[in-house]
Amino acid sequence: MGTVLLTGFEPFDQDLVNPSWEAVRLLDGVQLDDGIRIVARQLPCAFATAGACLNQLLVEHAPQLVIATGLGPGRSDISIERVAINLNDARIADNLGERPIDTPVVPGGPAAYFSTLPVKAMVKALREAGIAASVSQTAGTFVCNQVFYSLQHALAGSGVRSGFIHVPWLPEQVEQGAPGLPSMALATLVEGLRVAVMAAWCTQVDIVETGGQVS
Ligand code: PCA
Repeated sequence: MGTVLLTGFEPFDQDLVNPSWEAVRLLDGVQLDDGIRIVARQLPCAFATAGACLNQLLVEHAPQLVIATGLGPGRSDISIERVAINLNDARIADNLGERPIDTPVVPGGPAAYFSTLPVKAMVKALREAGIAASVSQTAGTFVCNQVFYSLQHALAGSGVRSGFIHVPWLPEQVEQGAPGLPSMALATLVEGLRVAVMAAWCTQVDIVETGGQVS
């Protein structure tokens, strides 16, 4: 029996909910087709505590696959992140009031880590399921990128594959504050993450298909 660890974040900034957590928590305990069980846990949205919390989950659950998720405010689709960078540069304060500017995630660590998930195959599987998705070339420089980098750093060379997915706001979040901005229904997010996990689990070698941008 394999364990897939999914994480979502607590709410941050002005939001009262975080769709990443709302979606992954509905997948906690779900048994997927070929002997995989999902464990979903919440991470704090704080530079000081998120990495330690993630490392503890890695030790506790010894997962075979890890996908961290977070809200990408303004994103219009399920964004499979390709790269984590060794840089914190917070435009807003985190939930402990911290706002690091131009600090490394891991002092002396490599400039970046690539996702070890089959990002193209995951996008393809999502699109085939009728769910909007794309490869994203940046996970930003806030707590999500910090967690993504910490995750890749912790698992580098371990053979355990891992990566990060950003999800859009929920419709009710944009209807209140900013009508017209993109959003995705919770049921679509949950199904999308399930499809993405299955694709990641089943695909050992990524497909070659364009997923880049001109600039
Ligand atoms: N999104 C933020 C941090 C927590 C979350 O869900 C980010 O993109 O960094």
